[in-house]
Amino acid sequence: MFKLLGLLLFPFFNGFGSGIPKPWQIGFQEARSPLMHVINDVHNLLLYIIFTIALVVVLLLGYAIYKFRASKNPVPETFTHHTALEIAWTVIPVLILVVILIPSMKILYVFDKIENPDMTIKVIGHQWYWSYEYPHDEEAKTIAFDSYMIPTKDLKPGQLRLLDVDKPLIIPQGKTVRVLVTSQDVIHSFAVPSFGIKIDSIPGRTNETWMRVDKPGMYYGQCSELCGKDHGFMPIAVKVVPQSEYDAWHASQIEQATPVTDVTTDTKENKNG
Ligand SMILES: [Cu+2]
Repeated sequence: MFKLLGLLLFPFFNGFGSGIPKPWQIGFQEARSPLMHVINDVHNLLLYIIFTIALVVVLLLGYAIYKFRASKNPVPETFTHHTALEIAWTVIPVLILVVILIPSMKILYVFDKIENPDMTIKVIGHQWYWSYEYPHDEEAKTIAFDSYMIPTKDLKPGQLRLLDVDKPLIIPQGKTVRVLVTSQDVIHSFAVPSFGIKIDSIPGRTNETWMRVDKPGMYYGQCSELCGKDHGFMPIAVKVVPQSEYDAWHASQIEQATPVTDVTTDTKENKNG
């Protein structure tokens, strides 16, 4: 009974907490990045439209069943056409589709265009873990590290099974982060539900997306393209921290980072390309 109550009430309380799935959740995870906000908006609009259509159809059906029942209409009507009605049931669905089209196109545009990113990170999928790079930092040093899931037997209290990792991706709060996604071996998919991100990680290709998160915290996602035996064990953990904390972390990492040696190779590739 309480579970049922929770199921009914959960969508309304869904606005709290961080980027993790919750028991009995039926809606999306809380939106924390502009991409997810536009997805949510369109999803909610579609829900209203679907609900209205379903309601109108059910009411019409009930009305027709009652009004035109055999006992009250012993002599059937003989007309077969009603021009005005036929125009209406063609035009109204077209208008509904136009209403759906406009925000859908907006979504495509918002997803495609990244306006002036503050920073860029590179995400590389591997069998079966993720690695993250913060390229083109000062002194031509690139911060790079691998991010492995913490096995269930090594979990500390408070850590999430199948979601927490040894080294999360760290990004500063409120900054537009361009994310370049590629793969080292097979096709993976970099997905973080609360950011509205699900983008294929394909060997030999670079896909691009972005995120801007206003609330510090931990956000989780999982590889979302079947990529092999440990597909279910390569979660994505993103830690969003205030800028000052990010700067401190970044400074500590840059000391350990090795200078990039293949700068010349990059230049050659660019010239050829
Ligand atoms: Cu996978």
